[in-house]
Amino acid sequence: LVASMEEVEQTYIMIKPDGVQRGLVGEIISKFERKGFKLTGLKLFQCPKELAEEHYKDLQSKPFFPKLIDYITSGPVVCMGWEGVGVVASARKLIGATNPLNAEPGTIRGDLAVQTGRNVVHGSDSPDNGKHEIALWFKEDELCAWAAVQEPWLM
Ligand code: RTP
Repeated sequence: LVASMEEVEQTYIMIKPDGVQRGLVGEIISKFERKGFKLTGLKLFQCPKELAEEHYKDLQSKPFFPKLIDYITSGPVVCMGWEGVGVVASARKLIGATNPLNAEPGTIRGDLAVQTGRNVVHGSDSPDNGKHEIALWFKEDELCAWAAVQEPWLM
């Protein structure tokens, strides 16, 4: 079955500094790859303070905002674009609840984290935010539109 262009969504997934420091990058990427989504962008990146503030601007008035900005800029993050039908909601399910203690076993946060302030990974919360966040974190030439080739890769 071929998905129509309207059904295909983009989401911005980011492995936060704790995920990089703890060596969880491969395991997290594998979850999205094995689920069947398509990687469209990938980079290891030291996020400047201004970008972290822009990304989290909706949380500006929260008491934890300064700590959140310190956390996100404390070391490199892994920025990813993922594409697929239903990828936004599906990625949020794979990631699990914001507070890792409420996240189901089997989810990334449920299996790998304990603190809300160290919850390993970010995922866009709507298709519109997915497009917006990918444009915020990537330059256009860092993204690849590619089609799966029907080749017998292993034989
Ligand atoms: P994310 O944007 O990282 O995917 O997280 P989310 O939608 O599940 O959660 P959101 O409410 O948008 O919060 C963004 C991030 O802020 C940190 N946070 N700390 N009480 C706290 O200390 C607190 N609350 C939120 C978390 O890193 C959360 O993922």
